[in-house]
Amino acid sequence: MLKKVLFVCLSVYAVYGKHEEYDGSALYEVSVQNMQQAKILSEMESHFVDVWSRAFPNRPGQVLVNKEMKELFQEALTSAGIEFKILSDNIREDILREEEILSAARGRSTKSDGGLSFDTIHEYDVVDQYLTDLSERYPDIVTVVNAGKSFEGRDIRYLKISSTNFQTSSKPIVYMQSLLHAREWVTLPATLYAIEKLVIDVQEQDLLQDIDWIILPIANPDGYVWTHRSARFWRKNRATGYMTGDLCMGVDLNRNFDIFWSTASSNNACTETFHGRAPFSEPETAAIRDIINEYGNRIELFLDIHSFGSMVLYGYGNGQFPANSLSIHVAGVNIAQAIDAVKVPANPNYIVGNTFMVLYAASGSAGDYALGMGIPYSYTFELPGRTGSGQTLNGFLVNDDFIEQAGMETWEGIKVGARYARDNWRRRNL
Ligand code: 0X9
Ligand code: ZN
Repeated sequence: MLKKVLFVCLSVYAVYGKHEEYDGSALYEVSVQNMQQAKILSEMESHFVDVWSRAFPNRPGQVLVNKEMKELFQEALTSAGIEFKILSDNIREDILREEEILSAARGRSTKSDGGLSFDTIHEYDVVDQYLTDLSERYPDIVTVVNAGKSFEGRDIRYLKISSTNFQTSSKPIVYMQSLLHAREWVTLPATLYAIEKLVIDVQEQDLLQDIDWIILPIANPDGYVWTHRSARFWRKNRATGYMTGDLCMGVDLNRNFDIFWSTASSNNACTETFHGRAPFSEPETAAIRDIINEYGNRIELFLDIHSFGSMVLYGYGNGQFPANSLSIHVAGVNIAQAIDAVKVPANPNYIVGNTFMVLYAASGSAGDYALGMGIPYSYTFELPGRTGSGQTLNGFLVNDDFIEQAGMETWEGIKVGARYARDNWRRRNL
């Protein structure tokens, strides 16, 4: 019997190829004229209708729709008077094309200076090894720390970068993480670029002399590995046990933090914004909580890097504002302007604002938790979607020409934020 089951499973696996679940799925660009239409759209969100970005009256949104639902979806749009355009009629083909381009470049993953190349998206094992290698090559400034293990047992590692081995308590810390959402691949080059500019190719000494850095490139290792192996658009972690038979897996880690937990998130394990069984029920969020507990009193700037949408967002996700919201906004505008000054012309300018006001209600996010714990400047970045020569398709797919650009332009913003945080810290502490 066991053999038979195994045989059936293996043959299903063989037929059911990589990213197969997206075969025939279409990516739509939808344009709404008013908030009523926007609401109709957001209510269509389901297991088969994945809203990648919400539509607003002057910003089109993107929606990925399962093969079986395409006809119904289009009918619903037409009857609500919502305009749409098909960006891709079979997104699986775009995934396979992305894979071809990125995996060809992966063979040449290390550059002559020992850094990781910026023409591909590196997988978990390569990045994890790189962190250890850097700590061995630059023992005076880099320490690698294991923050804990993911649900499936992978190490969640971060770097401490410091010219004084984290011993100078009068320096502020800038904290930065990427890939809390697994499919947001373009966020990884942003943290890797920062590491490169702080360790290997240091051009601005003050950033290292005045500030200690904590950088966690892969905040959701299991989800990230899954997006490479099996389902490119997986967002959550890979926790099981929430549904019998593990029909629906994963917790949205950016809804699992202990800040207004469960007030603007989903209780249904089958949705993309499932908040989990309790605050910090997931090992990945608990690991980040522990870093904040350990270093929070010195962290002046907290950056959680996501994609996509070209936004600098701050809390709270329920529309409440922290006491220093004006300074948060001003620093956010400075960060955004620095990015806009070097961005590719095809991309829109960044939008800066409170999450609830410019995006939607969201509770339990990492950025809000940091803010609630008293970290003065906390932002969620939404990096731009795919752009590059002749590419109109946006979203989570990555274009090889945009990887280095994404790293470089985001770094321009991070530097402004870091110096602002340093000056502010000094005004209060020195
Ligand atoms: O919904 C999210 O978790 C973030 N957007 S994404 O498209 N990357 O999923 C935005 C979260 C921002 N929330 C707060 N800072 N409150
Ligand atoms: Zn995200």
